[in-house]
Amino acid sequence: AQAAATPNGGDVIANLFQWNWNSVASECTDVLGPKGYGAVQVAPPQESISLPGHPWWEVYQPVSYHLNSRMGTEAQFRAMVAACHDAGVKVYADAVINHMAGSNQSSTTGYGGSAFSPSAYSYSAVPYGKSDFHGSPPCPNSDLGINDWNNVTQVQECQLLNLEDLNTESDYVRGKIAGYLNTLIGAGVDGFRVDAAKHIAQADMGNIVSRLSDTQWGGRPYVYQEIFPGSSGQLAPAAFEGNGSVLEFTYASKLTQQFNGNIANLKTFGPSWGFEPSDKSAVMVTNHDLERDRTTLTYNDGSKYRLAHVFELAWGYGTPQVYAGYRFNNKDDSPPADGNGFVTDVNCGNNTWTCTDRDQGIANMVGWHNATKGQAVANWWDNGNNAIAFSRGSKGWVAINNSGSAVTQTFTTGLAAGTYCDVIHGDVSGSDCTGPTVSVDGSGKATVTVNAGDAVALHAATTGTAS
Ligand code: LAG
Ligand code: CA
Repeated sequence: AQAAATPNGGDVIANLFQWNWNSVASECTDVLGPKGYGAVQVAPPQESISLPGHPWWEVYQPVSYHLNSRMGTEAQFRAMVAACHDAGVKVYADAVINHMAGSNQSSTTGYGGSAFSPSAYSYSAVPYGKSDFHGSPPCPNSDLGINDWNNVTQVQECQLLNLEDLNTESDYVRGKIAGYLNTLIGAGVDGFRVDAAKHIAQADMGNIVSRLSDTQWGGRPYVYQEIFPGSSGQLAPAAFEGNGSVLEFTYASKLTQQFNGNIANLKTFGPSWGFEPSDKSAVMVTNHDLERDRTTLTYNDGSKYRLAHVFELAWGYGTPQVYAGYRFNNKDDSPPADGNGFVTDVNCGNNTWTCTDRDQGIANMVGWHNATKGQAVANWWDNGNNAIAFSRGSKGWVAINNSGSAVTQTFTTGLAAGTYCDVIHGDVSGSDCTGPTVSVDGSGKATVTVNAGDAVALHAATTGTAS
């Protein structure tokens, strides 16, 4: 179905890591749309390899561009995109276009039944054959591995993790990749998280982007590229801005450092910390790789994890993501799946999936983020010791206490006089608040207690006058 709804103007991305299509569809309808999320990032929708034990990372080994995958059928995918659009939510797909399956894999089973053979570099459903992949040359290493992560040719034309590296210099390969992405755009997809974008030459990516259609809701697809930092020059995140935005890994690691240290430092959080410009940054608290490497806060970090999302949504830097995956013991653990590896429906109530996007405070901060759009940070306060507060102009105010004891303070909120709903602990319903309220007086001051490891956030006045 063609999308009828118009976008709600939100920009926050819910990264629903490996949720199946039916579950993404319900989440758009029941949670993401109502809470004001602007988009959902979904798993790679192309057919992938199927391996014994079904590790989660199967989906990063494409075997065709058919849309039957671990997350559901093509029909379910298309229905999911339509449902999200009906809820006013855009859909960004994880685009695995640097490579196909691993040359070190022997499985010839895919989720949609397409024939392929990693050992022969053969993917007949595309079709790709041996000449559609980088060999040696251009990769200077005979084992086709990357030895020097600062060498442009090796990083972009050798094999990442033994994954068969597509010859993206060729017109044919560029056409096949663009054709796949345009099929997704035709289904209603609004943008792409480009997997392993650092490993695709900028000229190749630029050519592919130039071939993309406009989206159903109008305008160019939103492209945000996975560029792991650490290399310089042509391999640094900034070198990829010509083709779109970049995922801000430096933001994620620095944010974690402050929440594990002293968040009073966040007063200057921005480009001076080494981030890409706000309009090129897709910022995040964590993602599936980072939570597995334990280099950022994760769902195991309780209030710090929650408060980091509150800060990210309040600060107004970049395009924020809220990450919602599943709990795991072993790094390779798959989400819950049936015997054939197809991911089963998400259950937010059985301690398996984290469902961070539904957390009352985080979900309501999406509305706070939308209500304060375009407003500058003002009224900064900190106690030098892990408690901060600030407003966004006169539209919203937040206090975050990352310390171990409650803080009571009379704050300058920047808000007009009135009674406000604390959206961290309550939902606004008409002129009521289901949780605690805060009174702001005629000079914009409010006396508030922020509990240890907690936050208070105000943006919606439930009465127009001070009490
Ligand atoms: C990414 N971004 O650039 C993804 O965020 C990351 O999760 C992907 O790795 C990677 N790039 C390739 O798309 C994941 C797993 C890897 C896994 C890979 C392919 O983190 O562990 O590699 O997906 O499935 C696995 C094995 C490797 C093996 C490879 C090829 O772990 O040992 O060489 O498969 O068979
Ligand atoms: Ca490459």
